[in-house]
Amino acid sequence: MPFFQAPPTLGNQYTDDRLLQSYLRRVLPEEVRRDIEPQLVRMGELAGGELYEMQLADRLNEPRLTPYDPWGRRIDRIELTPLWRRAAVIAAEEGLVATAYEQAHGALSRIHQFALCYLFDPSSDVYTCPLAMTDGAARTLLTHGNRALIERAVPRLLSRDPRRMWTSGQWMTERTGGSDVGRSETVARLVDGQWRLYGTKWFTSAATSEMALTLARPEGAAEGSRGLALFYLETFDEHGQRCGIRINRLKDKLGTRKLPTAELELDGAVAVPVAGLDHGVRAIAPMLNITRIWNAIGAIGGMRRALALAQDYAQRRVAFGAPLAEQPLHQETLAEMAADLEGAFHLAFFAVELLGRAETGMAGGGEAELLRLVTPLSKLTTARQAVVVASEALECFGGAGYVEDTGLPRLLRDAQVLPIWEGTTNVLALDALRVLGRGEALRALRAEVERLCAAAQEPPLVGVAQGVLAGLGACERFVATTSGRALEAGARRLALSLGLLLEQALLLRHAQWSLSAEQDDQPLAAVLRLAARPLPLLHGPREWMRQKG
Ligand code: MFK
Repeated sequence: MPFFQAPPTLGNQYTDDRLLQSYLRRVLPEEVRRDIEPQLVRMGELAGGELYEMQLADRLNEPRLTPYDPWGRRIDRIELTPLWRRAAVIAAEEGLVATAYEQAHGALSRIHQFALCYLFDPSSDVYTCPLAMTDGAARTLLTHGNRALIERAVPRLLSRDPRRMWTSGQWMTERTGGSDVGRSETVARLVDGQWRLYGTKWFTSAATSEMALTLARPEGAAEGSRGLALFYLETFDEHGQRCGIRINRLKDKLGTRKLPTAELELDGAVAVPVAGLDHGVRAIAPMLNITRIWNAIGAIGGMRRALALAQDYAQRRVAFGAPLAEQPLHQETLAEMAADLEGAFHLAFFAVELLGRAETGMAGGGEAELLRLVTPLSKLTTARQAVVVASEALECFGGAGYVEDTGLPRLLRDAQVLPIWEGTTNVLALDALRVLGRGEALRALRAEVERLCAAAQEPPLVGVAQGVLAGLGACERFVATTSGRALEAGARRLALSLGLLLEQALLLRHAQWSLSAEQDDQPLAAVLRLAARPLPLLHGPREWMRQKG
């Protein structure tokens, strides 16, 4: 009989997910959990069933740009893949953005929303990208209180009707750079009482969105980000034609291949200032902070998918006389991946919890500054873990993980964008430094970590707690005693240390609860693995060599 390998399969992605269910049991009151669970089961079924099957079947199909109609008229039409069209309907009907604003469960609605998104993301071919920007745009418009724009756009961004729901773009990146946004060259001109934008946007994700928030420099305004203004624009006129916007081409990217990312030309697009005519970067920051939390959710969604496939395959694949799942070294590999996922999961959802509290006026002392710090920490830490776990997952499949039509290489390609967009690791590490410079955030972090560590009762968890507090102390000393270029050089090591320490603290608290409430020792095993890993050296080798003389 010929030998065939059995492909991995997925079950219901909610009912199969011990980690998500256990977390929700701890953080949600029973009646809230019972209320939202049927929807989570439905989303888990879609993610492991219909959407996953569509994803595999439609692997090679990609969005297509048609610049002209047969008669030479410029149309710049982008055709989306079937899965994206289906995802748009699901996103509206399931309220993947709206849930957070309807606040049926107050501050906990963010947990509800992001639990859904965590399930949806890995089967959505990154449709979570436009949803992240839509959420960010709604928050930004609401923050600035521009009534006319709020009334026009927010009900559409939050609609549960797929025919009515809009998504938003976040057009920031220009040829001058994606990190140093202050160098943006797009100009805003006041023409007959209307602002019109002229310039090139170099990376515009989800170029099919009905609106966008973007930055442009009003003519004559100052250099740098201070002279930029935040603008709102609609991308189609009432006849469905693009107005003052040309799509030059779609990007040919390593991953996120189903996501139409365009280079586009603004040639007189009508736009409306959202919040005055300066300090545009500061004005768009609410959007950045929301999309960075979505990024962390995308990271854990991707890690969960990689692990689910690898775990399933390990049951089926027999080598050297036994299924991989029974072989100690393979078990060890899967357990290390699971530990990464558990730590990253709790860090991402901690950011979500803080966001929910801040938005509903429930944030207590120091929590606003803590959210400001945890946002870049969770984004940068989970994104890097997502790449490591995706890479490891491919290796778990041997050669099959390297073969395109298994659908597996996509896991790694789609993970690789996570540390890049929405601010690279270095940009976010510097952002964390910006916040740490104000002092309050580090004090709030210490208070939180001490509270989490105080939950430890089992001796191994007490040991983890001691290690976390010692690590945090080292970070605090580094911040207090380092300055200038040395502090900047250490920013990534510092931010990753803080992110990983916070993961351990959050996971140890959950592990203690899980032992008592569920008699489950898997979170304990996971946190022991994380605690056994070395943290990045705060002083890099160059620093150490210099001190050594
Ligand atoms: C499932 C996945 C979903 C994710 C989907 C995402 C799709 C996204 C597609 C994209 O990638 S869109 C492009 C994303 N681009 C970025 O994230 C930009 C990365 N670069 C930075 O973040 C730079 O740090 C930054 C542009 C902010 C530097 O700007 P500046 O103006 O050179 O720095 P400055 O002067 O420190 O900041 C200006 C003001 O903004 C300051 O406030 P003040 O004016 O009051 O002093 C800062 O404090 C404030 N600010 C900067 N970042 C902030 C912030 N405030 C709050 N939160 C932040 N994150």
